[in-house]
Amino acid sequence: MKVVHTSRHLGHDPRIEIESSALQPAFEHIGRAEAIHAALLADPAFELLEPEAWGTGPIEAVHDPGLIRFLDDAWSQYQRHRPNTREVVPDVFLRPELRAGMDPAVEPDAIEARLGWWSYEVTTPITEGTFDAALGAVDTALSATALVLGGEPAAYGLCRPPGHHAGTSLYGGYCFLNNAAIAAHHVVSTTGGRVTILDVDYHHGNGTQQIFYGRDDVQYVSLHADPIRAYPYMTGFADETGTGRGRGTTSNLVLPAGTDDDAYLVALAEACERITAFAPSLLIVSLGLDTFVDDPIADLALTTAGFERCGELIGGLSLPTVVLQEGGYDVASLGENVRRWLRGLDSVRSPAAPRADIPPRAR
Ligand code: OKP
Ligand code: ZN
Repeated sequence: MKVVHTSRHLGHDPRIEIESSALQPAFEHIGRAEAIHAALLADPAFELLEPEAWGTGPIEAVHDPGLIRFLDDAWSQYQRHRPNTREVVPDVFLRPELRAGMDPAVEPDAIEARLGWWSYEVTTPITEGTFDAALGAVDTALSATALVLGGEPAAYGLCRPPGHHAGTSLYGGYCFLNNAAIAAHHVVSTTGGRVTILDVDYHHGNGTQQIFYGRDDVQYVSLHADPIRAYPYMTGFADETGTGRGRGTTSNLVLPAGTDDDAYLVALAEACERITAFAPSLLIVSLGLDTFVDDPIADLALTTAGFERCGELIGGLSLPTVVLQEGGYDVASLGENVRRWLRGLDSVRSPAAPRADIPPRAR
């Protein structure tokens, strides 16, 4: 399987984050992508490639141009405000209640206010190279997608930073630009096909859901820890199913603490049925390995062998498949978990899968 990877992720280098009311070593750090890269490099079943440069056009088709502008200059604006700050984090947020009964706010000029205008939480520091790393992750996602549109049955994009918490006009949850959403919209707009995003990260992908909530050309199916106990707490409930034209195109399958391989695979089979019913021309998997039994910020109980079975089940859909990296924080096992998941996917597909379900324009 072809793997797209770039060292540009090294620019996003947070060492600390505020999490669970404490200043902690960052969970989302460069060592994660390095571990995955090393594991795939050591296995001859994988061929590593650099991404192409896609520019900001495909990003602007999904995100507010104001968010992109903000990410482009937030770090330098903060340095003028407080020189030598390593991790830039908001400390004030706009809740609508702040201006209840008044005119709505407009984007402020002060960097402190801009941080809290574009973000919704405090665990997502901006460092000097964050914007370039986020652009590199989008290039990685689009390049992996181009490989699949070009006839590869599957490809993997080693995206870092991850993307599924980033919304149209919102960053947070370690995410700045929504790699999977940008790739999905690119497929729809260039091929006219329908796309499913299957999100198997431990956390609900609130950003991906929000971006496509009113659309019927992209289906969002997510398996995640019940938001009644797990981040992002505010979205991801089973009764959120889409709106307007998008009615029925969002599926949230919520999982109890301690869910093991067998129970997870039952839920994943249900997700596969919903995907089959939607009949997409291409599948994008938001792959989080934070469902792992030893993940430090999660409470499910999947094993490395279970990840291989998950990959096999999804490979059985026989859809052209783009796999994009999201979370996973047990760095000691992360590389092997990704490797086994991808080998599971690959094991059930023929080298030349039928291409009839991709519209001719995409070939
Ligand atoms: C990103 B991805 C809970 C704080 C959670 C942020 C988690 C972001 C997860 N007390 N911190 O979906 O893996
Ligand atoms: Zn996650």
